[in-house]
Amino acid sequence: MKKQNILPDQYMNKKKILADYRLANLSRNLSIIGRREVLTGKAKFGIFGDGKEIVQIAMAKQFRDGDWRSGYYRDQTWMMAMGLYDSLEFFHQLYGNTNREINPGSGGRVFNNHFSEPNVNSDGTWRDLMKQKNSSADISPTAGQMPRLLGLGYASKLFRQNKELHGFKTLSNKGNEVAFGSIGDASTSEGYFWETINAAGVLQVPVAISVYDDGFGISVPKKYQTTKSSISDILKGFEAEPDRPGILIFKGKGWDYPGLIKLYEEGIAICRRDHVPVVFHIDEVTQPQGHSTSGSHERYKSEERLKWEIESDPIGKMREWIINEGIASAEELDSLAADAEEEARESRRKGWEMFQTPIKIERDALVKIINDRSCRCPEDSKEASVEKIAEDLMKVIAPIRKDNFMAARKILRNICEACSNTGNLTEELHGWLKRNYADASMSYDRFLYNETPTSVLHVKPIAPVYSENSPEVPGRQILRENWDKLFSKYPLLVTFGEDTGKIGGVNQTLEGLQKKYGELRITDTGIREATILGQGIGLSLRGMRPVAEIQYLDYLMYALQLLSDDLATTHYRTAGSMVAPLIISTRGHRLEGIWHSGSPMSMVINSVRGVYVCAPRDMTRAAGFYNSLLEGNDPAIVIEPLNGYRLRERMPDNIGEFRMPLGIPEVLHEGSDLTIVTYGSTVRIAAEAANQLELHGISVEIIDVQTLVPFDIRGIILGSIRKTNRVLFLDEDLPGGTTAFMLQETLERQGGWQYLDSPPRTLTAKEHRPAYTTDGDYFSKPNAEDIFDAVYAMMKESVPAKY
Ligand SMILES: Cc1ncc(C[n+]2csc(CCOP(=O)(O)OP(=O)(O)O)c2C)c(N)n1
Ligand SMILES: [Mg+2]
Repeated sequence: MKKQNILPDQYMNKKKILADYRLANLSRNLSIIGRREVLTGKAKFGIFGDGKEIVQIAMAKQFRDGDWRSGYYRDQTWMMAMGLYDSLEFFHQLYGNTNREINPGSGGRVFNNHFSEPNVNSDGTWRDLMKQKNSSADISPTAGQMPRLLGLGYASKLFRQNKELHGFKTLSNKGNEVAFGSIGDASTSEGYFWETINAAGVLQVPVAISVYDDGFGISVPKKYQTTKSSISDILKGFEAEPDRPGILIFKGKGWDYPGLIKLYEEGIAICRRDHVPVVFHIDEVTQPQGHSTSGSHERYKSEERLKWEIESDPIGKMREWIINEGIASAEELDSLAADAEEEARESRRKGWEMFQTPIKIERDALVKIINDRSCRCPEDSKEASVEKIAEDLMKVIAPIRKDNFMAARKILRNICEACSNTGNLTEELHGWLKRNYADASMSYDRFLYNETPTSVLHVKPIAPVYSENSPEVPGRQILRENWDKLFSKYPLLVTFGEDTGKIGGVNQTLEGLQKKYGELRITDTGIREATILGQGIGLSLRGMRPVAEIQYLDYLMYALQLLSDDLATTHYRTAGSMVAPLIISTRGHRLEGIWHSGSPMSMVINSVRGVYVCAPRDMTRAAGFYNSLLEGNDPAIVIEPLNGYRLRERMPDNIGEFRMPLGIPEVLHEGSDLTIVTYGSTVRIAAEAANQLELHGISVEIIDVQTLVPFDIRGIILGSIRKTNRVLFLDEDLPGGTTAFMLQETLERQGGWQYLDSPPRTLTAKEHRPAYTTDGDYFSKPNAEDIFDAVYAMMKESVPAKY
């Protein structure tokens, strides 16, 4: 009989086992040295994967090209085992090196051990995702990686079950890809974890979630985190039974090298073959250095626990196993461990040098400008300060760019006015600042949005075309016909959400389309906004074109954290190397009651910069935005006006083809006395007010801004203010909300203040939520009479004799 702790033949290879042992040691040394680098002040913060080495090596063996990872900050060994990361990059991350060539995962924008792999090339074109191992980009909020994982797995299901997608060979091999996830034991307390498990069980998608159970979430032990202190015990109700699909649960020990290899081989094979979600509960995991560099674990772990952690160290246990099995001697292992330590040290040295060199070059160029100056003013002048600032800068042992810039800007203030050569010095300093600010801006500001030719801002607009016979139809039909065209045009397009499938949406904008295009493309989901969003994020990372339906704008709040932390930062936090072109379709503004008529647009625009925000006034505009967005590669949210589905609009002849440009407001009603700047449902009300005002001799120009982000990129509103010299910003958001944003954009950024003859005004909804009934709406939100009165008052104040 074979011994239990013997590996299957293909893994029983001395060379490979010793390579694993060396990798585990290398990773551990990186964790140890990394912590030291923070404690000695060279790096700001560090979080490491010590204690989790062996489980990750075992898992990585099952990870194939085309598979996806959605993990968290403990995964350094896994990333190295897959060949996606090395010891030098470890230090580039730790120091926050902004060179994208050598620190490609984030360009220094996120904490260390937050990983990613590009899904697009630098020109914005898609990479061959089947020729690489893929990692979505990690985020710090605990369990935030879970909803996205669902989407990464869901893509495999669509690629397998929808035969029309079998030809997309750079995106999938008929759905055989597994989405691997990792999470800490404490983070399973989060709602996202449970929502994801439930949705994965319902959808039957190939996600493989490993829970690294080290018994703690920072200082808080399992008994405060998990019922019965066991995640696998309490997940039992989700387990598959004969004829009742569910999830599969596997249990392993964090130190058990042969056991873990066998466990993952078995679990991943089933997951890949049958598309069953699997959970690996990996218990007895240690955390030798505690949670992070922000504290020490001696404060909260008992002596007994600390002792147990030393005894159960996975590398020590692997060593014992290798020796017991006679695979290698203690001397051989010592030599490998020493070699790994040496690599870690050498990478530290090199990484630090690579971090410091460009900063010192930048500093030296600055100091040279000071030293080479020809002016020498009297000692009691400001000159002394210039000298001192430069000297102090040279004394900084480990300079960062902040030191250089602070010095340069202070020197600039202190250049002696009397000096005849001041001109030169000032100019040179300005030159230095300009050059290096441009570089810093590249490092820290760019890539919030797609800057490549695939940006939706480069999509050529096409106007809707009408003929004499163009029929007037309810707005919802415009969307329905438009979606019909889009589903036939884009095979990768899918939409999913609550009531989206069978009935075609609560407003029936997809009526009959599920029947026509199938359940895989127009799909009902559970009531779970966060994972609907995550489903969309994951699909979009894998090259599909998802439209995630959030039934009402008011319920976007359930998904807002993820929208803000994950989707909105994807492009920025990967320094432009990943795109997630997810379209979120929702509807809001005016209808009935507190939770069905919100217009919390400032909440949206202020938390999702990085995602375009379209606020169409009618369904023709909404359709035009969808049409443009599907031609580009950017994430966006489209908020359809809730009260517009039944209102009649003319059906364009080129339905499915016309494209609305983003960032271009439309002047709807020309006027000369005052400009009203608005969007969405209030456009119609402003038009009503404009007609009433005309009867009283006031000529109002109405501008529909159309998209809040981007906002009026051509300065169309400024043009109007130059003409009318008066402006009213109008919407249904809170006082000080989006109207304040539009005011800032228009008057401050565009410089509109110079052309005003009257103080600018805002008119918004009340501070409270909109009350129920038509009267509730009338007294909660701005109406035509409110607009009339506000405009009239502005005109009267301006020309009292006339009004
Ligand atoms: C939403 C959120 N809350 C709190 C934190 C702070 N935090 C970071 S890690 C952590 C503990 C996570 O513990 P666990 O999931 O067990 O992972 P481990 O660090 O033990 O591997 C906490 C509370 C966070 N990052 N995100
Ligand atoms: Mg933990």
